[in-house]
Amino acid sequence: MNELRPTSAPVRAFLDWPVVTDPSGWSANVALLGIQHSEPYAGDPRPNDQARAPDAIRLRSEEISGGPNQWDFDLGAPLAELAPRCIDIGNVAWAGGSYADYAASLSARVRHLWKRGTQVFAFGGDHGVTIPLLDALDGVGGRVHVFHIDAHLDWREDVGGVTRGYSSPLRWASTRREVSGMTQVGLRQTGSARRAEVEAARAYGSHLFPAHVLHEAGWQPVLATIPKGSAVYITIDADGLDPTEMPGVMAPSPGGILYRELAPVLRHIAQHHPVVGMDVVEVAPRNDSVNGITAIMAGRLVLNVLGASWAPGGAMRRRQPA
Ligand SMILES: [Mn+2]
Repeated sequence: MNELRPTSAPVRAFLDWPVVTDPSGWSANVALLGIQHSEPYAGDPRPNDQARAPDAIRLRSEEISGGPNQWDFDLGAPLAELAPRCIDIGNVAWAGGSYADYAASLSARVRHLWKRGTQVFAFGGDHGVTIPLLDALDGVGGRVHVFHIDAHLDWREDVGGVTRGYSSPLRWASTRREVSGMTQVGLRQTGSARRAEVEAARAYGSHLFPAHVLHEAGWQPVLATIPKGSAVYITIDADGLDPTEMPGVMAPSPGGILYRELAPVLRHIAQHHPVVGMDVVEVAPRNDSVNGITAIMAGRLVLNVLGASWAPGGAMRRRQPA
């Protein structure tokens, strides 16, 4: 199952980038895609609200960026001066049938992009969408460190026999030989993890930073866990941020990470490490505020990584042949 199927067109392109749904046209430095579904749990079989997030975020494009030639004060330049060729490659919807086939076709598309050195951004969907992305990491050509922002550990081996659902992406990452290690930040309250999952994550060597530890010790110990020069894959569950700033989630948990602390950290990582891919998942449009702040935050998190990756001195720009 390796043929590259076209994607479906979004309702609006992210930041009005060119829309290219046919894989034969996927030649770009940066590609953004929407992933609407993951493997459902038996008790939760229907498409969830997060399936609407990729288009809900795109529809906030002008609030995310007023235009490529406007000065972006987070990035210190207009985006057009930093960003190379960026395309929106549409959405990958699942119309029923085999989940395995859906996931494999998704991985094949992302592997195709990574083999060409494209930086991939994805909007979920719930956190299960990260799993077929991780399955494509063999296209990167080297190992990656996973940097994870979430209120929850996401280390379940399975829930009711389902191994690729939203409670399992970091456990899945630990089984990928392309993943050299992981850093998990923002953990708090309770989720699917029990003692067994915490012990499994520790035994693997995952660097766990509960939110209260982070807020006491700062970001330096967190950044120190990313091996120098290593490529990085970033996965951001919107509920890792504070719900006063990203209210549009299914599991709001007090005491989270703030934009003003995370944005500079993401820029730092993108300056020092090639960020080969990043997903922002678990945005639930029905819980978003009337002004769409959750969707805007999702877009801004991507822009901070994108801008810093391709700015002078950025790790993706440095990787390009001159
Ligand atoms: Mn999660």
